[in-house]
Amino acid sequence: MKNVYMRNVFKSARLLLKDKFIGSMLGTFVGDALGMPVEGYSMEAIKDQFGEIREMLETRAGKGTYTDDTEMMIGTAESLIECRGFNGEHMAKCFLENYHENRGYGGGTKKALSLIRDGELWHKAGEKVVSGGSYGNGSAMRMAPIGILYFKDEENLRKVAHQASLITHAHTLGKDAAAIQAFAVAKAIQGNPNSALKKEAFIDALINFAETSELKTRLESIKLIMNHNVSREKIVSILGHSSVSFESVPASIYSFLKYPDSFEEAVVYAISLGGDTDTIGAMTGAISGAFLGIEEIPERWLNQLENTGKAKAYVNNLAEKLWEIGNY
Ligand code: R7I
Ligand code: MG
Ligand code: MG
Repeated sequence: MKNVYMRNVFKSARLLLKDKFIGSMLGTFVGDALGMPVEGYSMEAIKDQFGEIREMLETRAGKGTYTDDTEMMIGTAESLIECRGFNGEHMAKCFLENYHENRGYGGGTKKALSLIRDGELWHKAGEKVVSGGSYGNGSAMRMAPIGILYFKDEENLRKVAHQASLITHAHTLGKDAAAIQAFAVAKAIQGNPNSALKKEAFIDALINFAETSELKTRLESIKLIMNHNVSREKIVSILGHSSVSFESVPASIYSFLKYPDSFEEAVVYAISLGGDTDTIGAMTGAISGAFLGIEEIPERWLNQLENTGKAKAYVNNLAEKLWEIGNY
């Protein structure tokens, strides 16, 4: 029996839930920080230069620093906590207050936030980024707090995920991918880490939940291949690994399902796919951390996360507050 099963067997359901909330939020942070140094690299370049990314790499900003993915997840959580639920104007304000140019924001998000800064309404800016709105993964990447706060309430989870996405990503695909990522976190929270994940039921729930054919089709592909030995090259050709939401969200869900009982293996695998590595790492970490809980995130990674201001201890605290306001 795996250690995690033994450890969690002795925990009350309530405390295990708290571990899972923290696991999802710090899981996002760890995946983001681990994948950030190779964001944009091809799968081959990562393999040639590093073999595998199993340790935090030194970067100009230092080891274990986070990017826009975590910074926007922090704003999402802050706003949900302060408003005891979703408030679009307030969430947009949190994004603006936290914004740091050097955290590597995507073009669409930068544009939406600058429109809001210049006075545009929070629910109008996202539509003006590109015609039809962006379907980048910049809204899906920040969904952990929504997935955990609404984990028992599918209808509100979808509504809030769509509205929170709209602030920067108004395209139907961007909103659907964000909701699916939040729902994957919710399903992982509901799962019992003391026994093996029911993979078929997990992916079936996501397929049912998806509203667009682009995402449904990719989730169905995951179901077909998840129990077979398929090469990384093939996975990238089927699902994609770019910063487009309907590629990187499925790639993250697949990475979790490939290694449901190991946070480390799931996130290392996610990053090995190349492409949008910080974001695929972050979204895989959010789902895996929600299933396994904080104790299964390697300590050597947690110890290297930046821990000043709004960083490691702060994120831990936000997860605890979400657990408190959920009143579990
Ligand atoms: O989604 P976004 O905020 O970017 C997030 C990424 C993550 O990897 C972060 O780690 C950070 O590095 O940035 O930024 P967007 O510009 O909205 O979307 C990302 C990409 O999706 C764009 O560069 C486009 O390649 C693609 N994209 C689109 N392409 C064509 N048509 C998004 N929307 C469209 C579209 O409508
Ligand atoms: Mg990033
Ligand atoms: Mg990225």
